[in-house]
Amino acid sequence: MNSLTKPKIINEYFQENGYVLVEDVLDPKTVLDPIISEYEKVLDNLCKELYEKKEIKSLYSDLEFDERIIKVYNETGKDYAYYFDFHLPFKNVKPDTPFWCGPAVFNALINKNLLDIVEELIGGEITSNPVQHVRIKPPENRLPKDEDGFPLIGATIWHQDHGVVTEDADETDMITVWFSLTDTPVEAGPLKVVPGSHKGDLLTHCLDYEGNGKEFKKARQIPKKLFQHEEGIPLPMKRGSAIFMHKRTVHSSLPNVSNRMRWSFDLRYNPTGQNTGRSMFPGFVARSRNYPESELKDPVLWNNMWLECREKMSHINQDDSDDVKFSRWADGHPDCEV
Ligand SMILES: O=C(O)CCC(=O)C(=O)O
Ligand SMILES: [Fe+2]
Repeated sequence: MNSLTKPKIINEYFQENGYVLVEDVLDPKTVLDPIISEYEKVLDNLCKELYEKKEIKSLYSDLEFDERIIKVYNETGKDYAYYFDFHLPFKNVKPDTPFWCGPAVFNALINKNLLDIVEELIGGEITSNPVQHVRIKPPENRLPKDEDGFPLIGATIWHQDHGVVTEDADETDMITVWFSLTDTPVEAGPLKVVPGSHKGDLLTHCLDYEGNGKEFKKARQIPKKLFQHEEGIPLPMKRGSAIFMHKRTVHSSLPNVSNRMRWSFDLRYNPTGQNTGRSMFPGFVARSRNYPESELKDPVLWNNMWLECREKMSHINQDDSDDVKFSRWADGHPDCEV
């Protein structure tokens, strides 16, 4: 859907289809390029750390971001995605577990154009929900494989974002915002959505479900027999565009079979006061028409919230302990029988 500039049209399209793609939301020069520069420094830090630990043979400082990260992943055979993410793992967080909540990332979270569209969809009291990720996906043929033969970082299995939050958020009007720092043509592995699927229920998400055929991968996913998967459509897009998606829209992403990096952010927002469904992690008021003084404007405070969260997490959910639950799913549902 191109050039949906009129707010009313955006909202109508979203209500009908469960997603809407809007062009020219984020300015590449002032919003996206600074994020890329920030991540170049994060990668530089990672290389220094790995070099000191003798896990890589060189700092590879002469390489551009894409080639440098591919080198690191291949030489270590490991995926350092968590190092770049503005999020934390659910288990085994240590006092020094790395994450990245930098100012350029924060600026994207509170971007005016982006929040204007979010406001159109959920109103003017907007909380930035802490379910949020950066996904840096090199071309699959340049990555090492995991024990099952899948590329270390690959396509995303079928799911609904409602399925990744706890039951306390069942009444929350959470929406997902997905955008890419680079152009994402079909071959680079864009998001794939099933239009209209948000009108159905929350579907069962099964752990390591083998009935999805060649799309099987070890991760919690919706069996394809439960929805009209053949109606799924890929949403290739240019950098600067953004997708706004309903929490029940069934989606996945395609593999990156291009020769370029596929590098996206996925953010969530919900009306302030509603449960985020990930209560251990910090949300913040991104916009408030009624109480503008409650808006968080300072990226340092945001980073501090995650530092505090990391400290708390380092005392819980260690090894086999399950003090705070992050998943709503129990195993053994009949839908999950192959
Ligand atoms: O980008 C991806 O691979 C998956 C993103 C996703 O599932 C989301 O944005 O909710
Ligand atoms: Fe998702």
